[in-house]
Amino acid sequence: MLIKKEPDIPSSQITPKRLYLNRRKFLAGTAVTGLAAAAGMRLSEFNSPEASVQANAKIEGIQKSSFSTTEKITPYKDVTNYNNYYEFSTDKYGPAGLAKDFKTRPWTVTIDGLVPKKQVVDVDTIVKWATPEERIYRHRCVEGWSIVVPWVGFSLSELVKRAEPLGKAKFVEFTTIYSPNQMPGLKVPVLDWPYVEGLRLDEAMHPLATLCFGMYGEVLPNQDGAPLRIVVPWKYGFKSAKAIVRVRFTDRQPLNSWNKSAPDEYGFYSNVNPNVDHPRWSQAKERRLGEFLKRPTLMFNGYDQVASLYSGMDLKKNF
Ligand SMILES: Nc1nc2c(c(=O)[nH]1)N[C@H]1C(S)=C(S)[C@@H](COP(=O)(O)O)O[C@H]1N2
Ligand SMILES: [Mo]
Repeated sequence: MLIKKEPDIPSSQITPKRLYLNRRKFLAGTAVTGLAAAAGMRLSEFNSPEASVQANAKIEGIQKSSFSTTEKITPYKDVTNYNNYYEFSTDKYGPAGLAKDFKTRPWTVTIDGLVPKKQVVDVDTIVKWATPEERIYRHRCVEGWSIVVPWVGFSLSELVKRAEPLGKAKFVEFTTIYSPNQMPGLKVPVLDWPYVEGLRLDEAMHPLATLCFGMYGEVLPNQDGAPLRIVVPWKYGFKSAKAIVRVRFTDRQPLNSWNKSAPDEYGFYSNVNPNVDHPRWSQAKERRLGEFLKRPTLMFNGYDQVASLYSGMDLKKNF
C-alpha cells in the first residue's frame, strides 16, 4: 500500500498455470526421494497427508452461492502471481515464489477473548463446519486495482456461532501467523507485526463475510492466504486477513495494523467508497487486472446489501 503508482502486469512476469501444475506434479511424483533428502526431511514426513493437502487439491462438494457476481472471473495466473502479502514481500510478484514452501499443516486457530470457553481448533475441523460454497466476489484493493475471484468457503458467521461470543463482545479481531523463519518480509518493519485486522461483530455476522480456504475449486494457494483467511468483499482488500491463527472477541474496537501504521490513510471501517479519497489518491475508479480502461468504483464495492449496517453513520468520518 506504500506503492503510489498504479500497477500493470507485464505478461513476461506471469507464469502460466500449466507450469505450476507441472511443478506440483514433479513435487508429488518421481523426484520425491531426492527432494525430500535435499530438504533434510524424512520421506515419511514428505509423504504425510499434511504435505499432500497443499498440492492443488480439488475441494469436493462445492455448492454455488447466490452471492456470486456474473462478471468475468480474473485469470488464475493473475490472482496467484500478483499479491499483497507483506509478510513475504512488498513486491507483488514476490509472494508466489516466497510462499511456495510455507507450512499450512498442522495448523490450529485459537478462538478466545469474550467467549465462554477458549478453543484451539484444527483447521481441518473448521473447514468441515459447513458446506463449502463457491462465492465469486469482486475484490477491490485500496491501491486502485480489482479482481473477480471464485473463492471457496462459507459464511464467517459459522465460526462466530460456534465461538458463542458473550453479550458484551462487540468486535472480532483476526491475527495472521507470525513465522519469521518462513516469512522473510517480517524482517521489514513496514507494519507492526503480526498482521491484525478486525470487524464489528454485526459485520462479521453478515452472510457475505466469508471464511475462505479455497479458490478456483482448489485449496487456497499459500500466497493467497492458505490455509484460512477471511474475505470481506465490501471492504478494501487489506481487511481480508490471510493465514489466520487467532480469532479474538472483544468489547473494544481492534487496532488493525494498517490503521495503526497510518491512521489518516486507513480507517477501521475501510468500506469501499468512491466518495472518500485516500489522502494520496482518488478512489473513484479502479482497474480490473487484465483490463485497460478504468471502471468506476461502486459504493460498498457494489454490495449494497450491507448498507443497513452503517445507517446513521457518517462514512466520511468513519472511513
Ligand atoms: N496477513 C496479511 N493479510 C493480507 C495482506 C497482508 O499483507 N498480510 N494484504 C491485504 C491486501 S492489501 C490485499 S489487497 C489482499 C490481497 O489478497 P490476494 O493476494 O489473495 O489477492 O490481502 C490482504 N490480506
Ligand atoms: Mo490491498
